[in-house]
Amino acid sequence: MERTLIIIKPDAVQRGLIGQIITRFEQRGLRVIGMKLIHVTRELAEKHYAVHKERPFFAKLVDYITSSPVIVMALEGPEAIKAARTTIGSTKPFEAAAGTIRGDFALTVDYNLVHGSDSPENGVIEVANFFTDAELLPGWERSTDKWIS
Ligand code: DAT
Ligand code: MG
Repeated sequence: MERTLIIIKPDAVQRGLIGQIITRFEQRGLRVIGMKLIHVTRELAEKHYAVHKERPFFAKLVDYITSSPVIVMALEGPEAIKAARTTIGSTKPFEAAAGTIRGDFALTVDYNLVHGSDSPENGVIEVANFFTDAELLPGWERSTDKWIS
């Protein structure tokens, strides 16, 4: 069982795409174990994107993710990391396959709508950065689980 942090970024919230994006993950079979609307602080943004600190686009990335509210979700499932990332599509939306979130709704890397963790280790770390234990319901029983995994 893996865990991934999904962020429905400011552009997606502003464009009214929250529902359609959640639907993609939900119909894939990933289980929501935490979800909330927050305004990311600069401190949290810098922690979340710390691996990109030296990249030229770091400041822009922090400005973008803190510019407006986001939805953060913790999802759980077998192979949740790869499943979520294939549903999201390539980092550069103009290269993303049709049928992915970025391939269907986005054009440029500056406004690519969604974040998904890139490894099982980072999934655990990132979920813990955004959620307290009390905000998570890991492993709750879903009546459809036996038909999904
Ligand atoms: P992903 O969001 O697909 O995991 P990433 O972790 O490599 O991509 O980068 C994090 C974010 O940084 C990405 O969603 C958009 C931005 N970014 C990445 N590469 C970029 C680039 N070459 N120019 C501008 N922004 C970039
Ligand atoms: Mg990444």
